[in-house]
Amino acid sequence: MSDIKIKDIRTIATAPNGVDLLVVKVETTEPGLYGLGCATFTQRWQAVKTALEVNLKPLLIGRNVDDIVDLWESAIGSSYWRRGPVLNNAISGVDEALWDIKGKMAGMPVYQLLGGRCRQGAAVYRHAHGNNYQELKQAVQKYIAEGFRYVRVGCEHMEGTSVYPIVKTENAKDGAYFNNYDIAEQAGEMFRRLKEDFAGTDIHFCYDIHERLAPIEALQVAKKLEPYNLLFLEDALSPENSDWYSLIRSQSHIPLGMGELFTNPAEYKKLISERMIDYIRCHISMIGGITPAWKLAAFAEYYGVKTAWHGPHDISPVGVAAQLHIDVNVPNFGIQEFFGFSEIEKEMFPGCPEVRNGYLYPNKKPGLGIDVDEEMAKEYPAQFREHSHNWFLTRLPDGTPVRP
Ligand code: GCO
Ligand code: MG
Repeated sequence: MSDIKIKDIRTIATAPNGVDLLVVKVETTEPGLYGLGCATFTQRWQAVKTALEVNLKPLLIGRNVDDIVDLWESAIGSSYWRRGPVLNNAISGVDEALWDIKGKMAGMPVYQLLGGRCRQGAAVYRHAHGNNYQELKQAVQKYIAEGFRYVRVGCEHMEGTSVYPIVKTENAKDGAYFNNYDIAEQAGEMFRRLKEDFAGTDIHFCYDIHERLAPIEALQVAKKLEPYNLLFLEDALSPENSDWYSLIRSQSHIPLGMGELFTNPAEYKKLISERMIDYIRCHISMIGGITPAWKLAAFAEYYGVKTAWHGPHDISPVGVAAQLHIDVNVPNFGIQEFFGFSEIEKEMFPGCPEVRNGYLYPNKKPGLGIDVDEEMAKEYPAQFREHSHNWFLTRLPDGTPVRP
């Protein structure tokens, strides 16, 4: 037991790629000893910052840095009404920073504290998108040339498929309109051509439905894509409809990944214990950090379910490092989504994990192994961005709002 205490908790809100990120710095009474954590909820980063500064900071300052689990439980219980993406991200920022601090105190990377590595690096998948099939194919070829073997694919319009015109109502409101009827056909044609073009190549694809279809439509997509040996079909159903997974499971052998929108690991209980999915896909800071994520991974392990943590553009390199320490540690690691780092991010966050031949490697420095150049972060300030008029406001042709 040390007598090192939390001295200050600060937030760094930065947007190196035009996407707002929130990083938390926990400073201690030990000179020079601090930790970093990711608290990025890009659409509501100001709310997370407020929860940290106004609510969590007074609760945690002066507390011993040793007892991560106790601090996590005290923080989650402190508002009586617990969880939700705002509070979970605030707690995650502190939780990951405390693991970083513990690693620095022990002189070990966080994966060592968790029990060491089952693998040296984590296989990652990248995103390839095209407005048409040719663009998509080129994007996939580029990733193959860079050494990647897993790619999530998407195509705006597949030539040769029926595209039903979107007939809107009078006075239709703004929004990202989509036609739910042509998705199965378009995705089927996309994978048919990918299979043809990449036959004999060690390349594996996944496909994200993004929770927006009705259960029976999602089943139609699952059945259509069954012949193409997907790595997994992602978020086929919305969290609200997750009981319908039993239908998809009983009708199709397509592997299923679920949970990017989950904010409470308990939402997985039924899906995992009734063996309805193959991959857990939640966002580590959205469930509260390393502490709950590692437990969730262990729970999934008992049921033969693997990890595929959410790793989109709206996660800081600190968050990528945190998930990677779990990736290399847990026996039931599946795959890691990876958006890549820009040159600006690599400079702003010294110690960014490195990708080689399709694997992402943590470095061997103590803690999470990553730092932040705060002066540089200030040059790319986070800002208020209007998120409501892009694809977050998805609508069916008649204007019905559909949650993405
Ligand atoms: C994914 C996602 C993301 C999210 C984004 C929302 O699978 O990576 O669906 O692209 O849409 O994180 O902010
Ligand atoms: Mg997704």
